[in-house]
Amino acid sequence: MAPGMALLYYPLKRNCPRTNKYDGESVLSSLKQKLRARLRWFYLRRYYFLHRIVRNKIPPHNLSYLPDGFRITKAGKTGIAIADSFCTPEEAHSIIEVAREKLGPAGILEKGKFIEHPKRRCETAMVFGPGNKDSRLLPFACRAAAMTGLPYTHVEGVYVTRYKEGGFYLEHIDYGNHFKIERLYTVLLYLNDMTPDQGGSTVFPDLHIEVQPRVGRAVAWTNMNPDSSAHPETSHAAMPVNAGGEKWAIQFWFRPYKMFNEIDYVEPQATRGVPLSKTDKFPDGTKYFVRQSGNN
Ligand SMILES: O=C(O)CCC(=O)C(=O)O
Repeated sequence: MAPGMALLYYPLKRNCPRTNKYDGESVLSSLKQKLRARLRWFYLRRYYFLHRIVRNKIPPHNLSYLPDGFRITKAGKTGIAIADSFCTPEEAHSIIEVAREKLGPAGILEKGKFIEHPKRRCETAMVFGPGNKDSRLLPFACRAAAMTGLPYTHVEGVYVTRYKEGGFYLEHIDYGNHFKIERLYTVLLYLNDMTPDQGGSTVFPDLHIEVQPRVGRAVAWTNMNPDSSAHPETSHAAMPVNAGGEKWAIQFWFRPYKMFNEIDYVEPQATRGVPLSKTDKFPDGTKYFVRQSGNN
């Protein structure tokens, strides 16, 4: 063997089973392993250097945005997830105030255009999305993204909707094979409490589930698979709001692809942790811990 070949062969030989014969298969698999390891470092380093150059583009930290008590529960096998404490009542109130001045009649898509329609009676305003990145809404977009597993940059739009007395939205699905409504996920967040007498619940007739609006409660479901096959069973309706009631909600629609680039941040997004106090509430299976001397 030429000296150069010996150098190339030596590190591979250590991984080969001991045999006098040349074993082509194990040499090849060892080569593949090495190549994969090199590629892995290459990819890691690529993002490391890129991040050092484009420093300001740090994505939001979901953890620092989660309110206390945020908890996602799946509703049986319906495929619907419900999160209580998605936001605090104060946050919900502040978003209502952001939207109040912007509200206009809501429409539905027909022949490529959004038009007012007897199927839907409510008012709506876009408060976050491509072209309108209001940083006050960013924590909401991040939490909604956490429910879907998609990045917040996939959000098509965040709409605040108000149903006054008599308002409703008849049964419908949130997607269609038109680019304007290609919605993989819907996350619906209620911004105020409603009693059963006041109506306004969201119903999924095929899945036998009715959700009563509660401030800070979010409902998430898929409308389609990433390959565009449908989930028609998630067709749903907003029940009429009865006398004396008013309903405020936010819709987050997520696309299977990115809708805008990450937002640049100038403010730090995480606060430092404060040690647990005995009076804090914490989940089962975690407990208050204090380091003893000699105990790491
Ligand atoms: O407000 C609701 O309960 C449902 C809203 C809805 O169905 C929609 O906007 O697509």
